[in-house]
Amino acid sequence: MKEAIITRIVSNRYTVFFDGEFHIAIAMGKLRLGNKPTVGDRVQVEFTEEKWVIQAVLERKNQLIRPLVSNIDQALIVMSSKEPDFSYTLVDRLIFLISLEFIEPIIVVSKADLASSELISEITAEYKDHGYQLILTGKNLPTQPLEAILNGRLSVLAGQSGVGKSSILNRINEDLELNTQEISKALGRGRHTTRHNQLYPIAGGWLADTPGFSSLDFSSVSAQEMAQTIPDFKPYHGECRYRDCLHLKEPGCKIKEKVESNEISSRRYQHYVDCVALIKEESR
Ligand SMILES: Nc1nc2c(ncn2[C@@H]2O[C@H](COP(=O)(O)OP(=O)(O)OP(=O)(O)O)[C@@H](O)[C@H]2O)c(=O)[nH]1
Ligand SMILES: [Zn+2]
Repeated sequence: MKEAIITRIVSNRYTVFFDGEFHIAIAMGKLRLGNKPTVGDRVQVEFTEEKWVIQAVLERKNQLIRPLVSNIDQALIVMSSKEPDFSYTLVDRLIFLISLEFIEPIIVVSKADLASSELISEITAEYKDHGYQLILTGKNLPTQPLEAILNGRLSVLAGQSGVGKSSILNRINEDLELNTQEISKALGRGRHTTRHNQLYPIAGGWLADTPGFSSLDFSSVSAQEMAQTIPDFKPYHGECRYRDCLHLKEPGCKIKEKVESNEISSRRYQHYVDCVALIKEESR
């Protein structure tokens, strides 16, 4: 019995990776019925009757639907400093959506070569100083910090079109002298390439070929879930007077107290309030 990770599924053929190599496996009949194995699943495989067979799927820590990938460690929010302009609103909404899926958000500022040092300081103060991992990337900047964060983890990308997602990956690839063709394929570049919902090895980790969180959809989220998921609020969990506090106008709210003392970013708090308003409007 071997422990493997599923990196690709085409009909009933599962590509699994273990002992440094890819293998093709099939799944036990019972596995294909109920809780189907997905890309990113950790599985037990056994060599029987001349083929590798997936015997069991290990417990998942999370599962994203679009793309359908399990066990995602982190989502890299790629946001350009310029062209297009850095958007705090968009980054914060992505942070919220990613956290709601029990995935860690990592903020990757791209095109940092185009930014003023004032802008970089402002972004750093807004995120890094509030406990988020922040990585600067861009032309002529070292790729090592990003490689370090990809190493050993399963990542998915998030971010609008044109922010430089493929450029970042290409730079890493050059650095590692890997096959650039593979990466363009990974991001579905070119007219004839299609995304397969597949994991690619990168910098000692895995990257999903399809970016996630593109719909920015809060429609399936409740205000209460939001209130409990914001990473900035987590350290004060349970410290509001009311257990179901939405941190809006309730008396004895610890979160508002921390916003007033600047320990919680007032910008992020406002974005939270906006999202809750949106959710309440939609559920009316
Ligand atoms: N100055 C500068 N320009 C960059 C950098 N990275 C990307 N660009 C430019 O930004 C544009 C978009 O880059 P892409 O890498 O194609 O962006 P993407 O996020 O992959 O875009 P989609 O495939 O549409 O999602 C290109 O014109 C790049 O040349 C950078 O670090 N510095
Ligand atoms: Zn509160």
